[in-house]
Amino acid sequence: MTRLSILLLVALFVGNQLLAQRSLQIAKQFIDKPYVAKTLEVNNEESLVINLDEVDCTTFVEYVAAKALTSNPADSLLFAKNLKKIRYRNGVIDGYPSRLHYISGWIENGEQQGIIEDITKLNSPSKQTLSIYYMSAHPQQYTQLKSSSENLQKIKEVEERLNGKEISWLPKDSIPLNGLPYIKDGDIIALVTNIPGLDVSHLGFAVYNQKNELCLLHASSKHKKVLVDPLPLQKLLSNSKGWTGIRVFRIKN
Ligand code: 2YP
Repeated sequence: MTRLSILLLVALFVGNQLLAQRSLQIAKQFIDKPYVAKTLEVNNEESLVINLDEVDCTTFVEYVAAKALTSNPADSLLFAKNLKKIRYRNGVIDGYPSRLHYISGWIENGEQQGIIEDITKLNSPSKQTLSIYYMSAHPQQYTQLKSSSENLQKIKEVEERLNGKEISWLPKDSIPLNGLPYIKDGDIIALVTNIPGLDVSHLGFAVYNQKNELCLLHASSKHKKVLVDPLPLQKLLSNSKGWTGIRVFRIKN
């Protein structure tokens, strides 16, 4: 490998870490905003919803990631373009099924768009095979599935495409209180779940507190707002029966 290519790789690595730090700065600006679920379910026709004042775990991460990728904060068109890239398959809105409802699909799309890096894949040997059917098994929980058999069929096809894929993860008993050297401030943390048919049941950002404990900056349905959880991530995971581990991602450009 030439000196130039080494320098380029280092620059790329440093650049993505700076982007992660920028993500954390932006995420902190959301602290105390209220947790509100289903803010994207407001229109009959699928369209780009931007509601920075009421967030759930996923929309919080999406807005922060889109802002982090938008170098000029005043460029609202570029922000909307980046948000579409993150939230919709190939960045194209084509009805409800084109939204990336499952985090595994959201990640796969982000990797294909070159804006998300799977840190767990680079560092953890642990693998699991996806078995995804939650939405098609619970259509009554989703307005657009209850009202449309066409949407339900398309979501089933999305689930079939994801099923059987092998993903990297980190089981909760291998996450120290002080985190791991490769988990950086501002990384996206996805909480892996054992809920049947679901891959991930929560999202947030990694942040190390003054005691260098790895914590979660997230839109919390328990605390009803965005906060740095008072419990370190290791404790959050050990207190929860539904969370089995994490997947770690980094925004890149
Ligand atoms: C997602 O749920 C929804 C998307 O349809 C929605 O429910 C699913 C499979 N997807 O566009 C998106 C934004 O509202 O939310 C999230 C949900 O987490 C909630 C929002 C939270 O903890 O605040 C993502 O899927 C992230 O983890 C799961 C979780 N859904 C369920 O637990 C059913």
